[in-house]
Amino acid sequence: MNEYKFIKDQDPEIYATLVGEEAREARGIELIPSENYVSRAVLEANGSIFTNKYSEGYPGRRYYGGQEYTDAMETITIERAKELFKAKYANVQPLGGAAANVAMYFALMEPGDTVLGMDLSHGGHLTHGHPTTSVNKVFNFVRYKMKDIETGEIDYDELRAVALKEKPKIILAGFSAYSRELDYKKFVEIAKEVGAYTVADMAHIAGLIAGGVARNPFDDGFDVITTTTHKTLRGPRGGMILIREDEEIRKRINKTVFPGMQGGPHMHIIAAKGVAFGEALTPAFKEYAKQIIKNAKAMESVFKNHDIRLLCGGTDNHLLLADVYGSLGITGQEAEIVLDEVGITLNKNMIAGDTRTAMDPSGIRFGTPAMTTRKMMEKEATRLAELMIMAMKSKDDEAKKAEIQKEVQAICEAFPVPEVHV
Ligand code: DSN
Repeated sequence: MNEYKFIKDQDPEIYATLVGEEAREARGIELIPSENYVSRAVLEANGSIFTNKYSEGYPGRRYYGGQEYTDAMETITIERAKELFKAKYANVQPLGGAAANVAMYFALMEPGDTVLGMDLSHGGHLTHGHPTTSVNKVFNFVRYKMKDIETGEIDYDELRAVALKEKPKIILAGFSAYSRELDYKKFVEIAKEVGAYTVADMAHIAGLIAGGVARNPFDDGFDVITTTTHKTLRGPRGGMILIREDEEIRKRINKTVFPGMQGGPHMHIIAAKGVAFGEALTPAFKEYAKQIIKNAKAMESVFKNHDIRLLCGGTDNHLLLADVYGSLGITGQEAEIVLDEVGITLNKNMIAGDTRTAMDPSGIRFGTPAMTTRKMMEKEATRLAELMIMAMKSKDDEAKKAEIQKEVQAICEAFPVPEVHV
């Protein structure tokens, strides 16, 4: 438990929200696949003295004086990022995943150019050009989809046909709600045919790649990777852009991040990224990444045994998408609320071919990065999946829900959020 000793006296209102959130995170189980629990070391860097410093520019080339320690710290963070992902260059300044993607688009394209990315309804992400986003006003976004939503196989023939017709500048791989490994080699082959850059948005699976349990798109020749740092990678809330080897791309990315899109980088966050990357370079992190997938597979088995339809037929990574409306007659929104009541947090989610709305879709999305940080193993993953299904089947049974909530709380008490991750 944090002390918050200064906030407590100075600002009781904010203090109340901090201790409330800390207690909420401890007593329930977090199954939102994009969330995690950082170590106290990452939190310390996140809340550190570096928040005071303006450091526009890059190490060795800043617009303000007094950069002795910021330069050293950002350089360490960059070197760790490069080592983790086998990148020749890294820009650790993007404020988040969306900021990283926007900078990447402007660095690699001119207004009006085309991006070929995964359809949002098939697992892509808002920042991959959803009509409601600003980048959609500047660039032209075209789509590929899955060939078969029961296996998750991407329709690479369609991807190639669209690429040949639309001549995209960027072919984008990556997702926020897709549970299979991608065939990066095929993306690279197609991109070569049409002269496009290959970019992977690996925000969800960065920790799995760093831990060696998911393929690194750079091994198959991708040009650029964008990512957040706070999901499976278990760092602070932020973004990053990695470049496999191209010096010209490095120059363009760096210029676009600053001064193109951002002002002073958040140096305290960069310090926390450095600490998190240090953790991700340890053998303990490799074990963690392996266990994330084992736990997801354990949950997959339970859902399958209960004949609940899983999109893509299951998972290769940390997340699962279940068609709860089709299988249990409960909507995604109802499921989210019932599960919250019993202490399990996850997302409602649209599923491919959904006939319902984004605010009340047919599916739920859940995953194992945070529970695995609490050292829960297959036994707990299995039981939590059973409890989830029980709760969804008992949405109007208050007594049953109270019983389930008690068991969830007991599991959480047996697996407290750890302060140290290495
Ligand atoms: N909001 C993130 C997620 O939950 O997947 C993606 O940016």
